[in-house]
Amino acid sequence: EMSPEEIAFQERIDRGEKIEPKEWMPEGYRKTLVRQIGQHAHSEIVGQLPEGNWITRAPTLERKAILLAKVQDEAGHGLYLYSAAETLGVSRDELLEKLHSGNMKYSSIFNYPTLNWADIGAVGWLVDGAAIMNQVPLQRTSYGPYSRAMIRICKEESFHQRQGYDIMMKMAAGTPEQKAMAQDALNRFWYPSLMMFGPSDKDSVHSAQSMAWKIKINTNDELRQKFVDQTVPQAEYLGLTIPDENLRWNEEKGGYDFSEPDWSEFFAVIAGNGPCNKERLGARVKAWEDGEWFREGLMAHARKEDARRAA
Ligand code: FAQ
Repeated sequence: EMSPEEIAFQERIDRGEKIEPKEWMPEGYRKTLVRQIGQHAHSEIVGQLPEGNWITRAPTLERKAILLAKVQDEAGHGLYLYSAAETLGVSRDELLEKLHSGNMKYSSIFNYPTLNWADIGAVGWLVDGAAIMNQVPLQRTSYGPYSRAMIRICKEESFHQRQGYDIMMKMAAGTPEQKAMAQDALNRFWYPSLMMFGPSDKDSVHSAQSMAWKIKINTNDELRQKFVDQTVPQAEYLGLTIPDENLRWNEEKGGYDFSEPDWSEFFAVIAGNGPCNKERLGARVKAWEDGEWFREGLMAHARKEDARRAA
């Protein structure tokens, strides 16, 4: 039941060719990419908020400079990704309107609060760690502009993960109080980080088609497993304990067995009912409204330039 065009398209995907903006693509492929890339862009922009909250309270000038650079990188990632989405015939304004009206998602993780400095370490270590695990394979995604954006973004994400782990090393080797803060941050961010990979494969509605189109390269559970396997030794090196009594090495599968996150919490968070959803979305809507005078000024300037050129 696939049309000749769809068959030819799938053959290109199967050969590993990249699809470029002006080329023919099935409407479902285009829509899936707009959803995923748009959601990814929104995550970068909303993702600035939990860390931005700590720029004014970083413990040293050096830590402040590092955190500032990281949060600025996230703004840049959001912009590359909006540009990649725009090549699919959707405008940035449309995407933002959908975010602000609650019709487009952003990553569940950014609906959790950052309560203290150790949380900034945990975000870099775990959240950026999970982000890289997901994004490294996406460098090979079938859509050219998305794939190229991922290559640049991954280089910066590895710096982000290192800066977070570096904070954790300092805290874990500090006073007993500092070590306890690091442990508490790990306790609170562990399961939300596991949720970043999306629902378990049996509940993932988009995975099968997205993988056939090579928009996604791995299933959600595959990446979650790789993340756990990578992170457990890092926690051990810090002398911290992963908050999971069922965590154990499984020789047969060559990976850790671990507890699933509470999926009812995940579905509540993505439905808008997490601890910080209203605050995060409210901050983005306010930034959009506060910027109205500036957008108007830009448009007025552009109209004047056009009139001058036409004269
Ligand atoms: N949060 O069928 P699936 C970052 C939704 S990294 C919210 O499995 P899919 C860097 C999903 O949209 C974070 N919603 O979906 C940074 C769908 O709902 P829909 C951003 C989620 O797309 C670090 C439904 O559940 N990274 O920002 C989540 O095949 C530190 C069913 O799920 C990316 O976006 C979730 N965690 O797989 C910045 C990576 N998971 O749309 C600042 C690119 C699932 O039908 C600080 N995206 N949903 O209404 C992907 O790889 C995929 O979209 C997945 C989800 C794997 C996230």
